[in-house]
Amino acid sequence: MKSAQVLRMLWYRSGCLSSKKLEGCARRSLTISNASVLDRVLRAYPIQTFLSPANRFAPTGRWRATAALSKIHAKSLHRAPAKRLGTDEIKPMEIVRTKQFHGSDHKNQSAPAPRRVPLSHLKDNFLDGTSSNFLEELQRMWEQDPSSVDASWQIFFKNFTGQSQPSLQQPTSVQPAVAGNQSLEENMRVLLLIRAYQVNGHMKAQLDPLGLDNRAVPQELDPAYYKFSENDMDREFSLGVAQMGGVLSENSPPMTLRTIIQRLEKAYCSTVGYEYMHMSDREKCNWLRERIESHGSRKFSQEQKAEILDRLMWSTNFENFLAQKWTAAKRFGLEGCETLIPGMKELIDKAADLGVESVVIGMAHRGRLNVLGNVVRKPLRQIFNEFSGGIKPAEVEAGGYTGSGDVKYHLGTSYDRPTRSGKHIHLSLVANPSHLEAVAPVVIGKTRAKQYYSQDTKRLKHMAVLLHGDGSFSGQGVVYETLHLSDLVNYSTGGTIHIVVNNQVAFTTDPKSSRSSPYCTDVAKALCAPIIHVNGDDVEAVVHACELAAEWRCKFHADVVVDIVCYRKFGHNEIDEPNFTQPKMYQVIKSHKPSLDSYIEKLTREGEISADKIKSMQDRVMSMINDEFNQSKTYVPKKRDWLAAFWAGFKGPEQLSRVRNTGVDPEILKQVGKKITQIPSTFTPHRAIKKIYEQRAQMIESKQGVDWATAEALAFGTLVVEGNHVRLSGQDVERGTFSHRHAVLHDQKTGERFCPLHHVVENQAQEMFTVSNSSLSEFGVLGFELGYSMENPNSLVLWEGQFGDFANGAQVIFDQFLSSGEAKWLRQTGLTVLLPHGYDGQGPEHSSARLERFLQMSDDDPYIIPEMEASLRKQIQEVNWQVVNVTTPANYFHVLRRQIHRDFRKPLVVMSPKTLLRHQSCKSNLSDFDNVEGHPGFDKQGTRFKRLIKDQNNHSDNEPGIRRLVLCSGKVYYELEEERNRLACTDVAICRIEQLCPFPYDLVQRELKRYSNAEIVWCQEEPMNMGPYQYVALRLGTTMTNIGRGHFEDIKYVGRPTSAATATGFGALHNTEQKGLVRQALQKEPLD
Ligand SMILES: Cc1ncc(C[n+]2csc(CCOP(=O)(O)OP(=O)(O)O)c2C)c(N)n1
Ligand SMILES: [Mg+2]
Repeated sequence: MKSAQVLRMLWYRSGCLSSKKLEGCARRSLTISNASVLDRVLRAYPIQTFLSPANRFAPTGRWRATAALSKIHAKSLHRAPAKRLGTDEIKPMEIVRTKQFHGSDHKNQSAPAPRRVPLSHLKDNFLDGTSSNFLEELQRMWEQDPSSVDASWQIFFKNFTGQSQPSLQQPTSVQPAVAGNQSLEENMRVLLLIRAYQVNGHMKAQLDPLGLDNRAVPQELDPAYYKFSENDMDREFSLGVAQMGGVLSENSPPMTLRTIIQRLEKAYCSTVGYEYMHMSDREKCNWLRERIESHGSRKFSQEQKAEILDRLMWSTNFENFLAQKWTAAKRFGLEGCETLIPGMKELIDKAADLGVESVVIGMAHRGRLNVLGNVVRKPLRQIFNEFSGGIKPAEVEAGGYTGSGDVKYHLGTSYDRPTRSGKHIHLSLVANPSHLEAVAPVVIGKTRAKQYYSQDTKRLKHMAVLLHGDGSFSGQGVVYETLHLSDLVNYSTGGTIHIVVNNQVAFTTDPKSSRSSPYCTDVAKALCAPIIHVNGDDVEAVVHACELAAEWRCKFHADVVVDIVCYRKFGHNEIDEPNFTQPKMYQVIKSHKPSLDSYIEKLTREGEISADKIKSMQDRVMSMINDEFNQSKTYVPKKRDWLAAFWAGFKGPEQLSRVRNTGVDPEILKQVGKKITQIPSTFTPHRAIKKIYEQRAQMIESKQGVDWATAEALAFGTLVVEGNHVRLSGQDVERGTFSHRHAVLHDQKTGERFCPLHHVVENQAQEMFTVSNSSLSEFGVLGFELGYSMENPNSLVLWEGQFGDFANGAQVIFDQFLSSGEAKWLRQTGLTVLLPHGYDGQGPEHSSARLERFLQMSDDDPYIIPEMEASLRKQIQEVNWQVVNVTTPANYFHVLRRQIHRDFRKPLVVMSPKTLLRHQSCKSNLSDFDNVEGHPGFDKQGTRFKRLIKDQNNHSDNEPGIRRLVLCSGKVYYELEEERNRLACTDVAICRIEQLCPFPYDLVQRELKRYSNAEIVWCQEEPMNMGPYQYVALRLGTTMTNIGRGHFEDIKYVGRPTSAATATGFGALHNTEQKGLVRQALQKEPLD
């Protein structure tokens, strides 16, 4: 075997050996290929480290092949002039990055230059002990069984042990040869130069349309850095490397150095810059290399150019038209990034060609109207009509629910759009709040739901596209939280295409003040996603980048980022003055030519399209826009437009929906009860869990003592039997934070998983019931589930917070979507949120789910009692969401089932219990779950959720002897009940308000009337400024006034005093407080 080959192979491998992680991986599979190892080597080490005698291999004496190779290497390196190759020259590649793309140049100026780290000092040196161990291990395995190691290693060991005949031992997979008169060292230097382009070529790419980037070109991209001079330029090099794509591909013909460099410059340093060398997957790298480095990958036909031009005209003229007609309107125009529109259209056409049937789009303000009009195809007349002030649909269709509406650049819409190839693709732009990036997980959740409902298990038909701003992409944490859902089995959508409208400014903030990373897209490197940076002025390059992104997504089902580097023609909005803060940038922008003009010039110059043709195209676009404008004057918005994706047959708040019972046929209950407690005989559950399951089976069998977890499983199981999809997600939900759910069992011998709820119906599709531990994210995961729940009403989608406190990490989703989405965007959701809440002495961080906040956001008027008559009641449809604090397993069962058994959808916030999960008294009889008339759970209306649970002492309709009525909510009830029993107190009644919002005025009124002489007390365990007190007191006061039973001031408060922290951190103090408030609620003396 030639020394060149040997050296190259070891060199390839050395990078792999330098990483302990990879080494472990290699130990297991022994199939790491030359090519991927080469990728790693070059990413990990600077080029010089391989060329410098100062860092040449030092034999450890532990492995003979290593030592032998060191010699070969040293020999070959001796030819290198010491000056260039001395240690002074050694710089890790990453460090050479000086000024980054409009990035942190000031940091580089002020910070001292990073010190060089000689390779021998690097912790992960490829010759460290473990590496030698690895080689020894590999050799040992090869000696035992040659086929147990990769083919390339077989050759290698054969050569080293003298077993090979060179001519026989050269399979095509280890081919690279040294051609012509090139030396081994030169050959390597060429390889290193190529690698430098692949890794750092983007640093030299012409990405900034304004030319202000001022980035230093990395030294590695200079041929002189590798000792090549003009004299070498016309010498030929043979580069073929096994399992490589692009310039280095195996069948690559010999090329002159000049050709090689020209090719690399064109591929990596034009108006597109690629970052993909952070990816560890060889196939993916090669696929990209192939596309990037092959000739003509970006050539467009005349016809394609005309189409690109037409699309750019629409994009540009649309903004110009809005600017002319509504000079003072805020529209967050796309000027400076008009090429986004041709790019997105190409992306969609390409995706459709590759099998995508629908695209869910999420984006913020910038360019939204243009995307709505020109990509999603919302009628321009409608957009223009909205600019002119629009008409509220209610004015058109009297009596219709209009909600509170939203500004035009937040609205969503959907449309079936014909594609270039004659297909149709469904596009939906999701309505979003002002909160940047908050819509990202919502879009992903919606996409996943679409995939579920269309059995798109391969995730080919439905795809998400997210548009970002440069400031928000790097700044908002939810971006990272969303990216990390991308490859999780229950959250993946098969890859999202991210497009960054990188106008190099965020409101008034420069990139150097808004991020610490060189590119705003660096966050995506955590996912190993390829990043394509593109100059936003070069429309063909943008189209190419978007097309490539679509191909990537459809091929690898993974995320990809297109970073369109552009500028913002005006201020943050059109009436903002950018010169206050970015005067220099705007001097350049002022005289900068729009991309449409540059493209027209280019096409004219190239003689591709005649001036006449261009003029006629422009005239056509303008005349159509004008026509739409004329039509907008008489345009009457229809409800259909407003409620574009409203679920067919589902009722809006203005349409009465009957309340239905939610009890289940006893036979079905029994069957489901069996299924959810059955464990296959071949499965070995944990002992404790086996017992829990036996107890659950016993509850069903005896029809008594049904606990919380069993009630929940019965609710899920019966909904599935009825054909509904149930999905529960959140941190550790499979077992349950409090070790109560055990929805997924783990075989103690095999580790296998078993989920009884996957088997409640015959041949049940597994995903029909999904319970999934999530990533440790509240914002991202709740947003995802919200999006998921909005797709189809026939599903119970639940998100559970680990403790209720953590829900505030997802506050934006509660504030901007869940509590107000229907009012703003007329989109319903039945998303159910389970938030563990209750004072049990766990301290300030694990006691409160901040119930008061959910109640404060509830929009039922505290002073107006709505129609409460059962047949006319729309209270629950009109309110923005429901907040409940249920206290019995059966009521929990019914409140979950009620989410589905109604003709509308409404978010549900459940204060879920902790201590009640195992509380001896917190049990229900199975009869509380069934629909049998006469059973104890069956009252006048049937079996259904109880909004209020009256006193359990069989009081009559009139109890004048009761001296106090204690109203409460949640688990404090059980403590009050216990104390009442202890005191044998019979003149105090205790009622539980199970549904706090909307307030059960009718039932509270009934209780007030029943206890006509009673002192009225509100008892809670939360501090006075928290919990339901303030919400309840106002509504209770209104109820009292309404029936002449006193006023708000007559309500007595029993609970903790006001407090900054939710609870004390001292266990003893907690107990004293808790006992104190319970005693006070039942004290003999009247309360002050
Ligand atoms: C979460 C959040 N914080 C702050 C704002 C206020 N704000 C609106 S636009 C903007 C700048 C966004 O910059 P970038 O992401 O680069 O988008 P661009 O406006 O430049 O297109 C800011 C800070 C917001 N809308 N959302
Ligand atoms: Mg920006």
